[in-house]
Amino acid sequence: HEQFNGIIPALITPYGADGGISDSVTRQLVRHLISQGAAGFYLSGSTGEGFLQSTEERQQLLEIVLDEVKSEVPVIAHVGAMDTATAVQLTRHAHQAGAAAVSAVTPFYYKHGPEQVMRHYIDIVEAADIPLIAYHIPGLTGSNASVDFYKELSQVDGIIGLKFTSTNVYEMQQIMDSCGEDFLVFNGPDEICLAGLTMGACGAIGSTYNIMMAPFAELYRLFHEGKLAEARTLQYEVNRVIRELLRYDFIAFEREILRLQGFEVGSPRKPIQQLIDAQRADIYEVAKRFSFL
Ligand code: SI3
Repeated sequence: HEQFNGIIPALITPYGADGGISDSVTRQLVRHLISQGAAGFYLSGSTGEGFLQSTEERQQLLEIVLDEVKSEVPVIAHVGAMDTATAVQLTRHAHQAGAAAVSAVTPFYYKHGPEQVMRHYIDIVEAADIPLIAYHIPGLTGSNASVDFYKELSQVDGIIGLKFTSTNVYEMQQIMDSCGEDFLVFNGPDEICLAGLTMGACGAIGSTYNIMMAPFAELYRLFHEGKLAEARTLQYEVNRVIRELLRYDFIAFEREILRLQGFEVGSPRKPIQQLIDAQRADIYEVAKRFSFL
């Protein structure tokens, strides 16, 4: 699975004036990110607002991105859902459409035991012949699956890795150690990208790569050249932006930065924060200060 590495934006989903997915802006954004070093795309995840989209929209977005990207970089379709049936439906579609892999959060809202979560993942992986990357994001799902759970999961045929979105780097390392070298672990929190890579993550999937693709691609390159001090300097620089971003809903902030950069990606879907003029003015100042403009 060598194709899965590098810095992979969890794509912001561009919406048009009618509120639906914008075909043209999606293509524009995807092309731009590839030119800046994107090593793949992760669609309809947390950043992509997958849970605020219909099943048809998630399929539509995947088809647009695959058509634009051709086979230049791998496209990972997030198919996670509260219910197994939707995740299975999206998986079958992703396979037919030609995605490189699917990924799914642990099912959320209801409290399921490990056996039910395992069954959910097995049902997804058995639905189609396409690799599956599990998605650990306890801060949003409330489901904190254990290291032992992931060890068992890694032994299921077709489950090739895990996107690990928690700043507990020790836990990340314990999962890597238990699951073996072939099991891919992607760093989730962009603010510890370098720490995750240092610990052994094969790459990183995250939201701020939509707005800071170039410095993160450079950080990844420096890391692999063993230039750790330079990579760390870059991590510190991007974290100064992330610190500003975290004063807002991250999706609202990133959409505004993209808009200022000429990508008309539209507002996030409610109930995500809708920016007022004073907030836009503040983000404009941040963008100027950090040379986004
Ligand atoms: O599924 C996704 O869209 C992600 O990749 C989520 C990603 O890990 C983000 N995590 C959360 C909790 O939103 C990060 O990219 C995060 O936005 C960033 O590190 C800033 O905190």
